[in-house]
Amino acid sequence: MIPKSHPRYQSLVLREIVAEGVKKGIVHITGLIAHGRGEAFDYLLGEKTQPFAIEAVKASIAYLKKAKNPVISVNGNTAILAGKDIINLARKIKAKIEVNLFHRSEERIKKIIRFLEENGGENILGLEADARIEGLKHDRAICSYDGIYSSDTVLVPLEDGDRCEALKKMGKIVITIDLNPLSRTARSADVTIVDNVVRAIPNMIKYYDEVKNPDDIIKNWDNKKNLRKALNFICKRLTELY
Ligand code: PTJ
Repeated sequence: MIPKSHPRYQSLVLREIVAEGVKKGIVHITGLIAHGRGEAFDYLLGEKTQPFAIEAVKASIAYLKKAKNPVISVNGNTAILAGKDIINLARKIKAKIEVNLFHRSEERIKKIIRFLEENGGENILGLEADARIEGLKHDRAICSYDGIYSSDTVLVPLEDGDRCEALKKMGKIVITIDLNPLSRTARSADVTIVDNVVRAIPNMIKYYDEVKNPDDIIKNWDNKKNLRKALNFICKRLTELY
């Protein structure tokens, strides 16, 4: 039991959730490493949603409101940390959910689908394996034809850089959530929400109805500029801490 008074309570709770996810066979063992990298960046961001993340949330909503066939891609870490919120978001934006794994195994996909169903999810894609993300080798290219393959806009939290670039080459609008503003995924997506997935998804639900002018937001959106704001924030915070 982690005492609530512990100064790092929230962060320790998330660690426990991810570790539990490994035990349940939902999170891949390397998901622990990915989480640790995320934690380090979250520390630098003050473990709070910063204004540039809210701007990116609004841009992501603008793109999702314009999408004809949006899909949310869910991996092990995202499922365990934000599964319930993803289901609520998918319902709100009328998006399909596809379990799509970097370290693909049918057994883990089944477990994640079951976990999402236990949390209220329906018609979750992922087991079809009837299409491939073009330009990628190995099993990480496998996807669902009715899901990621035929989507026009994909939300891919905690995505691998190669796959993000491949999705872009297929002509999709790619929205990601990544605490690391320097990652290849962060730099190649159309919208990068530099924030923890546990805060970003609830914020997407919270701000959804506020976005009434998607065309204007998209016209003025500059992802690189927003990433620079995130980096500037980290640099400034580091120089001001002591
Ligand atoms: O379940 P699988 O098989 O699909 O595997 C999922 C992981 C995450 C293990 C896999 O995609 C992977 O190895 O990812 P990477 O390449 O380590 O990238 C993960 C990115 O997400 C890194 O840039 C981290 O900083 C970031 N990240 C980690 N935890 C969070 C996060 N971003 C937002 N919220 C988090 N909680």
